[in-house]
Amino acid sequence: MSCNKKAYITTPIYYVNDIAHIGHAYTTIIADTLARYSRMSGLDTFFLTGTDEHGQKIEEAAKSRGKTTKEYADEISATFKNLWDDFDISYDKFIRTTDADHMVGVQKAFSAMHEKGDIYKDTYKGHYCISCETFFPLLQLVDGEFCPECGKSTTVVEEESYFFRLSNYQDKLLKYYEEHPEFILPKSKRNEVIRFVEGGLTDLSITRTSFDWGVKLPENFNDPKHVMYVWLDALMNYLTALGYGKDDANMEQWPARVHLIGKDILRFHAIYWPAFLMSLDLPLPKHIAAHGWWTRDGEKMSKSKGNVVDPRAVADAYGLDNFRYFMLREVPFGGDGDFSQKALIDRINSDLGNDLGNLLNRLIGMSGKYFAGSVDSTNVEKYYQSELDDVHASLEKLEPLLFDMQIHRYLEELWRPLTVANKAIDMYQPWTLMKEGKKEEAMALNGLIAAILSKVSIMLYPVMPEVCTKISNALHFSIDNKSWNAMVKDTQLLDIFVLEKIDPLFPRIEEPLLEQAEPIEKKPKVKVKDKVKKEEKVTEGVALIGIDQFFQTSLKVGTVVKAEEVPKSKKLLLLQVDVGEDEPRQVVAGIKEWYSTDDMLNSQVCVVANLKPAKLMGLKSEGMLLAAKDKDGLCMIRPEKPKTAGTPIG
Ligand code: ME8
Repeated sequence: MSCNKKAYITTPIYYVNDIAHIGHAYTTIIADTLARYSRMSGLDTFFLTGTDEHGQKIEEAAKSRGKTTKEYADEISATFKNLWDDFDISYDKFIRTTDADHMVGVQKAFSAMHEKGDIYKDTYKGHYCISCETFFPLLQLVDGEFCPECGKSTTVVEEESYFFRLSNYQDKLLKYYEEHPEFILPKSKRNEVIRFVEGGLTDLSITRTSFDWGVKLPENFNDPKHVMYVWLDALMNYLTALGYGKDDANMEQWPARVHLIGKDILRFHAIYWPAFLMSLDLPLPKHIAAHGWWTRDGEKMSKSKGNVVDPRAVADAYGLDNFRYFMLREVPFGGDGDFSQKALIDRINSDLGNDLGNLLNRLIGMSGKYFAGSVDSTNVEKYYQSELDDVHASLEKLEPLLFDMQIHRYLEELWRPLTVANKAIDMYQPWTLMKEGKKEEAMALNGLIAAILSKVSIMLYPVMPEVCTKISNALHFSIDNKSWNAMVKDTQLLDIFVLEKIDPLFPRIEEPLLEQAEPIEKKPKVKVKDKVKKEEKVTEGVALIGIDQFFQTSLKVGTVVKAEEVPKSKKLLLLQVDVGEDEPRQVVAGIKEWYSTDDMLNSQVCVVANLKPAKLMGLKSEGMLLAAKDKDGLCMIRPEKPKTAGTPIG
């Protein structure tokens, strides 16, 4: 998909009947990621979010809390705005449907559609769901009464209403979907919409008279008891935010590059909204991108069930960037996801800690030890061109994935260069290069790792802005359009610089940090010592231990980078095992009867990494390998698939 020069990106405007939960945060974080990427890549970007404040639902929510509707809307709208500010969401405008300019714009649109002949007055009789702010035909109701969307009881409404001739747009919409297969993303959702429209569109009631918390009709209609249907009012925010109906100040941003929404509101965005825009003779947005639903223990989150996950609590406990990464990486866009702290912790410890954080530590360690902290990329191409080619091949695939809303695949692909880097260290071994006096090659390896980290941090920046800024500071460059062009679009490398030491970016997390977000697995906290005593039972000769005791053992995946025989020993092999540290560990293993040095070289093993060093035949041993031995002999315990050296086992 080609990029035009502008990128107008929107979130839904959130109802002010409740405070934000992780579902709302998810949409906003995706939009923020796209906006940050667009800006970095030089597009003229406008990012809009805000609150949807009219309608019967809000009026009732305010009443039940003993507040005026405006007071209540002000209060909840501010909680959304504050949350996005605290989350450093890079919106350009926060719109409220109670803004005077917005209301004028909605009235202008109403008049324009009326002039076009698309609006007429009639009587409406139907079943209205207040919660969904939607009319449903009798046939669609569950047991003739309940809303097919949310299951709540509907109310029979008979009132005078203005109608929008949606039926006139059925064929035009179908033609548009046909000619623009990328309009609705992901593509799997497109068929649902097409089927719905093919089933027939009836005209849409777009005003109400039974309440008055809404935008009034334009004065020349002389019909003061009518207020606009909330969805007409709300959808128009995407235009009024650009000055539509007022001064058109930012209308050159239209059409939107993407409206990000949840799947619950796809119909409004993929059917009503394009029909309104066609009526206004305006071009349609490029994409309507609908993501899936976050649930909690498999259930929809709701306050009444007490299972709402508070995004602020999660970000405070685990770090905002980690939370952002998790949400975007964990669930394929469009699919549903279940929130669990375990999954979040796994992502932080594994993807972020082992693959990314550890690589930076290795670079700091290597350059500190051998080059007084300096990194020089001069000879990277001379020694490591094929690694660089692999990295650039991955980088090239990224942008289209992002704008096709395959964000989880974007992140997956972005991790490949990290694998290239970790593998290069295991394979070329800076410590060996140094021992062999190949200093230039070792420095080039340093430069390669720094280059990979710089390129990855640029492309990861839209997802993890704070962390990537820290990485770029350590590597002495800034993430911006210039560095994106030079190091991602072009193949440039960093200059010579001295690395800044920084604190570990992803300290390992051993247990859930939030009690509130994980009620099911909540365990009482017991001191390790007490716990061991209480649980120390003996069954069939095996002493039972607590999980804490097990975790006192540090088990890691290791790669054997050198294997030698021990002179005069029938049993021992002398191995150098990379466990993700600056230098490999020396391990003396009693396996020679079953394994040769060739068997062991470049193979992966499981290492007990926190044993006190021991001496065997005068040789220091800094670890133990896991193996199993029965009457047929001994076999090593190895990871089933190749894993980065240093990956913890547990
Ligand atoms: O629908 N999982 O506002 P709203 C994922 N005002 N996303 C979720 C979610 C969940 N569990 N819960 C909410 C409205 N969302 C209208 C929109 S736009 C012109 C008017 C997200 O406050 C998701 O993006 O009910 C969903 O579409 C949006 O919040 C609905 O927010």
